[in-house]
Amino acid sequence: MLTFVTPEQALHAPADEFFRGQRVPCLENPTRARFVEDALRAHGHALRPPTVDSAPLLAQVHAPRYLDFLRGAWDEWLALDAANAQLQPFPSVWPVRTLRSDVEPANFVARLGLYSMDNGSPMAAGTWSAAKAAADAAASAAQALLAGERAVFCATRPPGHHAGPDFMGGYCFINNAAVAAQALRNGGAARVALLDVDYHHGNGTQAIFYERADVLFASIHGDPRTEYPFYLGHADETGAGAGQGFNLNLPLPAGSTAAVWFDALEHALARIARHGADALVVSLGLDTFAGDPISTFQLQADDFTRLGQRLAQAGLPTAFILEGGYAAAELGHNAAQVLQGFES
Ligand code: Q9C
Ligand code: ZN
Repeated sequence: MLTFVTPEQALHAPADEFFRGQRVPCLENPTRARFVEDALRAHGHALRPPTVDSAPLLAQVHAPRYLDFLRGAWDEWLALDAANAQLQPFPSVWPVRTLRSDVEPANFVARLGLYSMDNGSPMAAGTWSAAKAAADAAASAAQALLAGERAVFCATRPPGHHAGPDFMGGYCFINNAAVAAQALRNGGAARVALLDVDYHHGNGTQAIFYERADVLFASIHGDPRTEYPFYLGHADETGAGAGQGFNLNLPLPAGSTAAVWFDALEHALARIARHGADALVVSLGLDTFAGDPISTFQLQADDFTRLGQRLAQAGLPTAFILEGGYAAAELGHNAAQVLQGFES
């Protein structure tokens, strides 16, 4: 399968994240992409750099002031103190209910909070370069599908599905799946389906398309009552305005088995078939794997082959975008299983 990879991914390498009050090494790290690249190369897939500049698409799915902040954030951080090069910026204050988000504060950390949903999206010197390259890959994947390719995989990081119109979150900065879906729309696909199979609800993607009928969003994920992102992803979120009926959330209890998960997949694919989509974008999180360190679903490596097979049966031009998956050593094998199942 044609696969896009980005050397810039290695430049997004923050050291630590917070976990239960402690600083721990970042789970979303460059080794993830390396394991995927190595496995795909071993399976004979063609690894290519992106060919499309996603800049015009970014402006269609994200707010200009958020993009401006993200692009300049590291330089602003350094401008505060040259010693910050060895440190990591984290937000410490957020404009929750009753506070204003329309006025941008001048203070850097206050703006970091304004544009973040959590303190779980650490930044580093190369975050913008890596995130932009991943978005370029998503745009390139869309272009390849529009040119007649059957399926494309983006073996990229950072992931994107928690990033909303004007905020980062959950290791995500730019919503790559949204970029791919918008690029497909711009290129002539009248209807696009976006299927999110990451363990965590794709709150950012849902938010971007919530009032649109042209891009159907369907997601299978851990119940937000107990799982991140906690504040979105319930079954009663069905879309709004013109998008009413074009959002499908299938939350499953923590610990769900593969059997339960594949029943939900049938439900999602039935809705996608009814949408009459011209193309499919898959937010491919592999953190549904039983061995994932922060997730609780019970899928095994063979289940990813079955996922690939089932998605191929949907019969749509398909762009796979890598999202989560933190059992890094198994990530390459699990990704390769999806591609193998799809092409079998
Ligand atoms: N320190 C994706 O899978 N943070 N994001 C976990 C552990 C939330 C996951 C906290 C998980 C975000 C793309
Ligand atoms: Zn996830």
